[in-house]
Amino acid sequence: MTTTSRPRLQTAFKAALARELGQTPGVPPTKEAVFRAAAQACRELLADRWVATQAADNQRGATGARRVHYLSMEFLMGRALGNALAALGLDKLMQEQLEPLGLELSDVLEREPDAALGNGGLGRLAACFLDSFAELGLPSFGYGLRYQYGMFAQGIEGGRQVESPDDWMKLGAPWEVIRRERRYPVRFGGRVVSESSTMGSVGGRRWIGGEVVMAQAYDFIVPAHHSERVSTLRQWQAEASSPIDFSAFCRGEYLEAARHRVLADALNWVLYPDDSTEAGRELRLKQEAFLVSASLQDLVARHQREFGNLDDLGRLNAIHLNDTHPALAPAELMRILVDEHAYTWEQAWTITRQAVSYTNHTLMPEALETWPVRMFEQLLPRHLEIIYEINHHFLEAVARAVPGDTELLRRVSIIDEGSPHTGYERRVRMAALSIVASHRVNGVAQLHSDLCVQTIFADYARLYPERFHNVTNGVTPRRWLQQANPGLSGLLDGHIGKGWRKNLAELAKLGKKAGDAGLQKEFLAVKRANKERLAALIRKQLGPVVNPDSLFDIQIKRIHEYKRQLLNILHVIARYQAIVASPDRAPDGKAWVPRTVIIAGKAASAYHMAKLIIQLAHDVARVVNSDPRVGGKLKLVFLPNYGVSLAETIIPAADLSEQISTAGTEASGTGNMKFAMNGALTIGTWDGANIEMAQAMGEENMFVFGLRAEDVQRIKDLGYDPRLYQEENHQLKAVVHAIADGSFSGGDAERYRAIVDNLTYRDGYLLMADFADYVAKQLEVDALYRKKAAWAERALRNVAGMGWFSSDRTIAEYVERVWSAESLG
Ligand code: 26V
Repeated sequence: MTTTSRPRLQTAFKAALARELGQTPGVPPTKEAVFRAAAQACRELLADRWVATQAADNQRGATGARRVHYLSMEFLMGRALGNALAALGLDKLMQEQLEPLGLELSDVLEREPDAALGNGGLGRLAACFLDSFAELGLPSFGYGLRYQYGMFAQGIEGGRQVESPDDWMKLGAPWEVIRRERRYPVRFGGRVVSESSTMGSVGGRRWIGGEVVMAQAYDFIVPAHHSERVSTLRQWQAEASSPIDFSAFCRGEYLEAARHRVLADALNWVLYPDDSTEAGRELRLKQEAFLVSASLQDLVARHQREFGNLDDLGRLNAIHLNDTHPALAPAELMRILVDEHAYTWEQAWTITRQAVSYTNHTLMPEALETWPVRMFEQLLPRHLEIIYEINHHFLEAVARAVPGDTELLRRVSIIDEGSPHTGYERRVRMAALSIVASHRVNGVAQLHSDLCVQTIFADYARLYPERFHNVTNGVTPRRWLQQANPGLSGLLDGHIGKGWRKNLAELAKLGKKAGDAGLQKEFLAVKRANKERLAALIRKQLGPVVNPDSLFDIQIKRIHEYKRQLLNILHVIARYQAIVASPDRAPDGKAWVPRTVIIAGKAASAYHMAKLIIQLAHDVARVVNSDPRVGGKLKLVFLPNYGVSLAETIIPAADLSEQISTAGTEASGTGNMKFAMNGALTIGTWDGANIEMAQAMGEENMFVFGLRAEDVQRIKDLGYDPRLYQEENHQLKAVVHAIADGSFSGGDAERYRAIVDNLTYRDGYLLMADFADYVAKQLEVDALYRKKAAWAERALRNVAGMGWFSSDRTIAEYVERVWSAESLG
């Protein structure tokens, strides 16, 4: 904290509060008003830091340091006030300001709505990265869209998910700084004409007509915690380029008069939910183009201001594609350089490839983006020409490198020519475009990066092996340990000093002390307090009382078949049946270890199977939780409307973290890291970053089960038959049978037929094959949990092993391997 920031915060807060209260002094302020005033006060202090950071970064030319531009359709920021106060070192002062108002800081913090502008892992990772950009002092901009509504708010009615708009800005947006001077036109539609005067086949083209929408910048400032640096999230708002259509207005046609305003506005309405919704939404492609064009115009204008020309743009700027969603960026940059700044194709291409890099976040084939050529023709005709030209050069180079292999050309082409069953509809492959235009491509955990190279990107990796890398994900310890778990943070300070707050690798110091009985007791006390906090939240939200002495077994993430929430539910049913059959003795002859299984997560609105799984969880919970024979030994709870803030309460309270995806399907996972950092043990498959976590903490400290990725592949190749597993495992048979005969659906045998049929005849994610091993591991979990000290020791070893999983380390690796000038070769 600087000496001036205390009085400044006080003054700014008082002034903002007076503004919030308006004309009626004497009326006690609402918590919402206090929150907004506190946010505005922090924003003023952050704005000073922003100016200083920009001034410093503008001097970087001499050092040749590159500025990073992180393009992402999603930033899942969550709440900001707690983080801002901690970063400014002003949390205590704010508490003092609130005392005369009779308010607790925690009450005010809870009034802030989550900025939930993301689906899940990819969006939250982007938010953690912004935090690390600031902390590492990296010259950078995050670029995104200012969605009016987050994804959706999840309600549960009769056990079923219902969606409603998440109107997160309805009480204002106190963090935003509008940048009136950062405003750019973005064109859609129209046509491309030749300008006879200039060169070759691609130059001399001009894109005219269509509609022009203005992109207006709104900045959100993210502070460092150990310096006065900040990073910026610049989010674009679409605005009509002209006010109402006056002649339509005069004719009394008001809807027509406002048509183009509504069309512009619609660009910012929704964040598209997940990959499982039906493809072919034109508005989504428009959003992607809008993000890319506004962001690149902004970058080019800044570079031009700083350096006077664009010759070194590629050397001094990194443009990072967070998945393929902003994959139009290379085409847009080529357009700007060739059409607007008269660079030759070759010059522009060198600049573009120097700048661009791309991260893949999923191997799921349904999530690999492609767009109909037809849609491009209508919306982005000039970009389509440029993509054709990029493809032409690329395929020529491939044909030279591998002569005579037309099948290879067909496979790697940026344009998918289609097949008889797609009616030969031609499509643009966004991953191909991203790879061809990048100097670096990476996956997000070692296994995932290896699988990218061996499977979906094998052809490209053979052509350009030096391009493909791994950068394992990480999470920001500021939010996920310091802010979420003050109890554990204080305990760490006391036992290993405060250095871990700046350098998470220092958590390793805890390893030597994990056997210390005093430390173990303290750890268990902290965990117990966190569990009580979660139990209180469950009681408040849902009613049921859960026992904080029971083992908290938690799975929170998007609902997806590959993540296998269904396997978790099958285990709950198996345990329920076992308890009913033998209430006094678990299979090892000892008393049952009481368990509370907690699940939370949203299903994409069009993803029927995921929604059915949510319903099954509720049906099973109702039956299990109300059966007197269970006697408190097992509870199942589904917490609605999962999001960042809810995660901050849930994660510190977990004993057991469920990371049970089919091996080879979860690219990395980042929740897995947050749990382990907070002293939960993991039950998990050999998948994604679970593998590297196990290696870092020692495999013996994780409950690893199930088939490995290569086994999964082999079994599928041999012809997988889930029925065999049901036939030979009585417990599994009984579980599936209970779902099928309506035991959880009031006798309605139809309700879960889709699930039962899937498990019996298809089971694409091999739940049947992994079931027995999973249930056996869960018994090992119980056995360890009975021995409190041994459990605490393992949990402490988990924490000690997590130092490497800070997003600060991840970003340092990106800087070194992906964004450095050296990576350009
Ligand atoms: C695809 C699409 C397609 C169009 C509609 C909107 C939409 C939204 C998201 C996606 C892909 C999501 C990919 C994703 O979130 N992957 C997750 O990335 C995490 C961070 O790298 C990683 O930890 C998770 O394992 C991975 O599932």
